Amino acid sequence: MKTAITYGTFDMFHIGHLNIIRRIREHCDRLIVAVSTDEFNAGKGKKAFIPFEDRVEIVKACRYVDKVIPETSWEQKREDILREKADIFVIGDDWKGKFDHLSDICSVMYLSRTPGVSSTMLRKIRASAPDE
Ligand code: C2G
Repeated sequence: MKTAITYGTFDMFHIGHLNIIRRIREHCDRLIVAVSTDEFNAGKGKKAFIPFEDRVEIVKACRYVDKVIPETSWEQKREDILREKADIFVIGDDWKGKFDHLSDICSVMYLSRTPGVSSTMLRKIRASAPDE
């Protein structure tokens, strides 16, 4: 039983989010996703459009996801990996190299991002869209 863990905001859930979750699931039997809380995002200088509770429900509903936990700090990854007995930490290659320090307790994998789509872009489109 191989467990993978990944982290993210998953705001305005889009094909880039689905692609990476689906691809991670090809490397494991169990996938845990840590979703950034609104407070943690504020620390990242990010303001998600979709509230944390809804982002959690949407990720939970994804067929490739077995468990969702909150991401409340940068430092929790090591503790999460040990608690969940995760074998692989996986994240998009926009973070390449940033989490190599976790390689003493699990494999660290960076997967290529899906080009042409981002939550930021979708938020901008939504902001400029006329109210329906
Ligand atoms: N992603 C992707 N392709 C995109 C957009 C995002 O593969 N077009 C991936 C990212 O690389 C990341 C995941 O989807 O692995 C979630 O992306 P974000 O919600 O933007 O997450 P981020 O804000 O980068 O938070 O502690 C780590 C942070 O919580 C990551």
